[in-house]
Amino acid sequence: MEIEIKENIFNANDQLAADNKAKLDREAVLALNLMASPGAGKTSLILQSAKSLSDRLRLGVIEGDIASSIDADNVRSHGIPTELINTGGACHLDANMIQTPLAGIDLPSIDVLFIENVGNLVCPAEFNLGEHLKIVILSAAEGADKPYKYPLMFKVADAIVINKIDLMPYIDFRTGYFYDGVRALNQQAPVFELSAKTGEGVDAWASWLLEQWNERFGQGHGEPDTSR
Ligand SMILES: Nc1nc2c(ncn2[C@@H]2O[C@H](COP(=O)(O)OP(=O)(O)OP(=O)(O)O)[C@@H](O)[C@H]2O)c(=O)[nH]1
Ligand SMILES: [Mg+2]
Repeated sequence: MEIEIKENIFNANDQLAADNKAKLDREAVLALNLMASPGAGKTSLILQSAKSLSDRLRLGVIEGDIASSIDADNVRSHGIPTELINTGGACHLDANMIQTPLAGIDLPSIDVLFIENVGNLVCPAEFNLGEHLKIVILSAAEGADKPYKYPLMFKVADAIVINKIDLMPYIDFRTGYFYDGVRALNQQAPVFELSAKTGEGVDAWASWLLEQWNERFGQGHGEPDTSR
């Protein structure tokens, strides 16, 4: 019985997610679902990505938080179009929740939509939002054992970011152990090692995003059509 109810919930969510994705595709907007523990650096990565991509891709953001507009206010203060969704307690976003904020973003005026999910390494992995790419961010200080303890998140990831590499000299992050855990679950996802504080490694990540946009929506010119 419980299995049946869960299946129905996931099916209904997937239908709405497909609607969201169709809307994004029509406007050639690449959507990323950023998932990570609280404080891993989701908002910081959005801001660093905006800096690195400023003359190449136009960004928009949906900020998902249980409560407060702290992140949304912060991102907006950098001139990035931002919509906020407070879940009021739910530990993840779902496809239905993002419909209103999605309608609030002027999609024709952006190329990439970052959706910052609620800080949580478990529940967000189970719900599609209509994103093109699921991105998992792990801050190095959380420890290299996370793929072993939270496998679903690393299994569904289209790309994995190890953030806060500036802290490596002060912690005992076991890099080989981390990669072994990731590759046992997911052979495809590229892993980006970076610091959203210093900016080290962010350009490689940003170039990959540009490639992802071009693969889906580019016209062979290597740059988004900014006349849209
Ligand atoms: N040293 C260091 N600190 C970082 C880095 N990235 C983020 N931080 C710091 O980590 C803290 C949390 O960063 P946020 O970007 O707010 O993290 P978040 O994942 O958005 O957090 P929630 O939205 O609360 O889940 C802040 O104090 C950041 O300045 C990094 O690469 N290195
Ligand atoms: Mg945040």
